[in-house]
Amino acid sequence: MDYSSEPDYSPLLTIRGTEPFNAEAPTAALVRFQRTPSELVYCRNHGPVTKEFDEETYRVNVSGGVRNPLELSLHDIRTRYPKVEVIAALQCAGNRRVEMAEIQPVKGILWADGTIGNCFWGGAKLSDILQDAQIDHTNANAQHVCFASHAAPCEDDTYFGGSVPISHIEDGDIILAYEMNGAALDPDHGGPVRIVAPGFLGARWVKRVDSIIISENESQNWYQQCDYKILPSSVSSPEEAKHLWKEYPAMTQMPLNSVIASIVPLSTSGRQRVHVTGYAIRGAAGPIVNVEVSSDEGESWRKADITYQEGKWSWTLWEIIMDTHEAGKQRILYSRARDAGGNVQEKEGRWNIRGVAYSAWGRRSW
Ligand SMILES: Nc1nc2c(c(=O)[nH]1)N[C@H]1C(S)=C(S)[C@@H](COP(=O)(O)O)O[C@H]1N2
Ligand SMILES: [Mo]
Repeated sequence: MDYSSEPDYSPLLTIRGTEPFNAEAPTAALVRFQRTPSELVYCRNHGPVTKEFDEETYRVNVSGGVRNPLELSLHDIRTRYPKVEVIAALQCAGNRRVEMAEIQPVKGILWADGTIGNCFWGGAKLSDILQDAQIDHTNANAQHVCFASHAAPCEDDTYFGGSVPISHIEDGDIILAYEMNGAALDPDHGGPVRIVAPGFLGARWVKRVDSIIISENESQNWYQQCDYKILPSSVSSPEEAKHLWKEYPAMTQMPLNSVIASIVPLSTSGRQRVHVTGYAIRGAAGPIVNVEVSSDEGESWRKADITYQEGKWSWTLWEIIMDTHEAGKQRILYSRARDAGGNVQEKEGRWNIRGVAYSAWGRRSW
């Protein structure tokens, strides 16, 4: 693979791999901003980043189960459809993998909790594009929307791809984005155009997308078929996993989650206190309604203040000030989030070989 085109990575990121380039932000820095500055947005690549593209000849093809196949230029994408903007948190399914690896080793990059970014995305609504392409809704075979990028081969496949069930298109929140945080989408984050699929794991947010196919099947790409799945805990070797991938469903939405990003001692007015900050993120069942913090391993909880939440798909920021005696002798704090569907984060995370979707209580010592 050609890794000659190195990313212009931000010095603020912690590098987890160079070929392909993978880096995440320090979480304490992340939560200082409601909307994540672009320099703090993690980079997750399964292959080389292709920097070059030709503004004139770049095309996104829309085909498969449609009556009017499209071959969209960048100009078409920007002008034919109204521009929509959405605030949505992008998160890798492997976020917090390093914590799952404490239970038992896992296969994958040992990400801490910084593979998340809450950005402002601008682009064309996928539903507008698909309306233009005239999906044949009477056709029972129109089940999945498959996205692909053929710019470069990946570690495990000749291209990168992923799909979402077609039922998620109508809500209108999936976009073909050409802007991130108000600027043209950088190639490191999938420029000139990427999929923004709010609520879905990052792997479906296909970067540098060049093909959109309506199909009766999910994407046949490795990263849809043989990765980004939650295998049962009993599958403990890559050898066993190899034969089982196809039997388990592909991940769609990310789980309800929260983490503690920082615990900073304060000593104002003679009292010893700590300032605790963190983020939470909704699951499929509804928005976050509260986040609680415990210093006694969950015997008692105190409600944190929610300081930020915007629209349906942003992350949630929270904070709480605790007296040091409250923050416990053991100096370990836990966080748990609750959503409008009545779900609460569980104490333990279920181990799986790829270390995806770890969502146990947040935990940090100080
Ligand atoms: N073309 C392409 N798209 C991709 C990937 C990739 O390797 N190639 N990685 C996916 C994964 S696993 C994640 S988590 C997000 C990361 O997006 P970012 O690098 O902008 O943070 O992009 C997704 N889209
Ligand atoms: Mo990812």
